[in-house]
Amino acid sequence: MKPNQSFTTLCSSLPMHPLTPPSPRPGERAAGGRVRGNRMRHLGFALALLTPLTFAGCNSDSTAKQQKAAAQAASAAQQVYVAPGKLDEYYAILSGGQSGSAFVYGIPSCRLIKEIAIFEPRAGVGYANNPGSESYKRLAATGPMWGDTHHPVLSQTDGRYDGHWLWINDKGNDRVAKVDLRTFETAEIKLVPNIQGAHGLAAYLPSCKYVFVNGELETDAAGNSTDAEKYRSVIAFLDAQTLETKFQVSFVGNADIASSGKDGRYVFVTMYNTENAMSSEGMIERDRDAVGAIDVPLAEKALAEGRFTKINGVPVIEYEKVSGVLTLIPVPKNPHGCNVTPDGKYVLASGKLSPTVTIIDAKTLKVVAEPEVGLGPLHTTFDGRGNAYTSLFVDSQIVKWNIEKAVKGGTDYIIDRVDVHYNVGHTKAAGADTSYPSGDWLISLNKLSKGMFLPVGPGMPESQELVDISGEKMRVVAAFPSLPEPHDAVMIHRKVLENIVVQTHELQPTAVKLGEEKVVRNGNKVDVYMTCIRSKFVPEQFEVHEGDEIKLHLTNVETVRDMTHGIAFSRMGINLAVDPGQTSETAFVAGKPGTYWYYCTWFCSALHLEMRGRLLVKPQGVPLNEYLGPLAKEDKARRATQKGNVYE
Ligand code: K7E
Ligand code: CUA
Ligand code: CA
Repeated sequence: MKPNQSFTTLCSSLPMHPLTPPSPRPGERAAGGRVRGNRMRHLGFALALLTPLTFAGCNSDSTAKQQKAAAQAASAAQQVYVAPGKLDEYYAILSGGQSGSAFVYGIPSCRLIKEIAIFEPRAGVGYANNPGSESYKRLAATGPMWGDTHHPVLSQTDGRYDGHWLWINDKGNDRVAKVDLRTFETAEIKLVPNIQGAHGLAAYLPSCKYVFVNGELETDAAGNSTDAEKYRSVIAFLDAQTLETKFQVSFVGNADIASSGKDGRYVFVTMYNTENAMSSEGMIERDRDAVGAIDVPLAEKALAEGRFTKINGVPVIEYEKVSGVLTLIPVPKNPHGCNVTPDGKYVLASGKLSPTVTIIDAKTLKVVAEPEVGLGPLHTTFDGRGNAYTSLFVDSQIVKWNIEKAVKGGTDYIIDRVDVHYNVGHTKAAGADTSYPSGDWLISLNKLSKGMFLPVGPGMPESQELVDISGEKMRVVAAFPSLPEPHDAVMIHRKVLENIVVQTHELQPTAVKLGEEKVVRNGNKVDVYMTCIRSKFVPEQFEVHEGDEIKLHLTNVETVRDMTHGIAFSRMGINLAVDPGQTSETAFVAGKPGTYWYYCTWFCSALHLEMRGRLLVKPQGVPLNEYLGPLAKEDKARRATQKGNVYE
């Protein structure tokens, strides 16, 4: 197929495909896709109904088919059934897209276990929702309070996931975050300078000393010009721990998706706008775009030799000035996914507008094959047995094919195709980014869920499907909805995290200890050091003046996993959650004089509702009571004299 022909075909099918009525139901093909088997099955079934006697053979045939389908459904159900109280085998961490977060699912049950709050406030877990909190300050310091997460990346040691870190990008605001897998909580967020549309993210292998991210949207590096002539894109190398940008490589054009070679030499990016065009028509003008290979040791050498320009405090290596730092490998126009095979031998660029995947030798940087796989190839993943699985957006399929057979140029490389529902973006097999994929499960991250779930208005959740890839033939065994909108996923075996995920937080130096609670006043600044444990806040009351600046340090002194407490201050806009051992901080200004209860927001014990206290705000000039001790005696005394209590 000539590039232009394939493009015309695809252009007409891309926008039409998802919209063409009628919406198919699960098991049927999306309109515009190829119908396999279903029509025949329906025809046979209809005939059987009309003429039961004459076509008795057909009838029993259809019954047999129904029985077979029922048996298949039952065995699929069994495969994903995880009994109550039993644990899943894998964690699947899905990027949350414009949810700004990441979702943790158990596989194979497809049960949602946690949402990791990253680039967006989550009041429920007290994340970045109070301007005085550390999480708020860290997020706000790098940009807006929302994000668009695309690519979750797990840290590796010796070619295997080590369970220490998850990195993820925010395409919307050019940030990268690090999640600590001991707690599944965000540990760091940094803004990447000189970049717009921070999209492709990967860890530099095998050392993982950098994570690197590429800008998809072209700007001038300094970010203050409107002149397209000056536009460049950069690939930024960040210290994997601090997320500080160590250096960047800049070039004209763009980069889309990133992937690392396995031997510490090259990292790769797909580039769909080598035209450096500003219109979508212009971005598809050239017949070929490129995969860029960055020679990292060479870039490091140039850095050491001072061959760079400093822009916004970051050393930027211009590719023209360091020969060999960026090699462009021509591939069919507008490629998308970029994936390195587990053995590190090849880089695969998925064609998107071309029905091919380009196989590039990761050492020589030569194209060795360009097998046709189907319409709209976006991303490719691996089973560790030499097979690749490519998502086909337009065909709504995952295609399984053999890499070496394709390299040899034969026509027998396609092994299997399976329909997914619908319009798959990323696909990812367990452990696929490592040198040792496990080859059992694959997730298909589908963009459209039409007809898959109960209708909830014009907007629907995304649809993910779990595919058993342990055999020769693939088998879709489950579908589950997820909130908008996962782009990519990683799957890590629970054994890796078994001894890593902690039961309780380590007490920080700032932790408030039981018995050491106090209120420290300094002018109009009031520091409140508070503890909580079932089922009490200490202090249970404290007094301030109107307009005082309150800083709350709250430690959950529980030592039992899962015993989370929260604190909400009525009408003060404050809600924090504190997990066992954790210290959360927030700051706010005391409003009008009066009584403001604070109460526990996580149902923690039979005395959860009683777990509350009072912030007493007094007018300026009125003396404050320093009393912090037990209030039970006062309560008793009040009861003895209280009038109007209906129960007395
Ligand atoms: Cu293909 Cu952002 Cu990875 Cu979406 S990108 S699908
Ligand atoms: Cu503590 Cu509810
Ligand atoms: Ca292009």
